[in-house]
Amino acid sequence: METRLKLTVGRELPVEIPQGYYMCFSFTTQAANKVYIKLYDETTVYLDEERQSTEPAPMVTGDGYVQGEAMRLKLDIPASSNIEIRKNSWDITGPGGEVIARTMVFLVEDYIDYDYNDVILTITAWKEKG
Ligand SMILES: [Ca+2]
Repeated sequence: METRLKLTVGRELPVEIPQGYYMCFSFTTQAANKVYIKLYDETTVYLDEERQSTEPAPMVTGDGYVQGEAMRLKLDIPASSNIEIRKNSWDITGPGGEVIARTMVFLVEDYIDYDYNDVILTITAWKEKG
């Protein structure tokens, strides 16, 4: 389900990927303003990048086990005071209906043209190995 969030003071939001899952993620931007993005929890920083490009730029990618209990996404776009996030997620379930994998997508708008290309972040995580 798509949710819309206005980023307020603190400029961070929870990321509902369970502890112990393995995740891979990718991030880019194609916009005028410099964006700062950090994906982290109480034990680990997974992504900590600053970038600006109006042309398609190579994705920043990463992967790793989710170490902590409460992952968060911190965004800052210093040139913008009006950051809107569109967030969506999809679960993959096993034979018993339990969640075994999740994909989350975050797209961000920092101006009034509503093209949602200011931050593009995708995270896919799964529970089991072997
Ligand atoms: Ca925009």
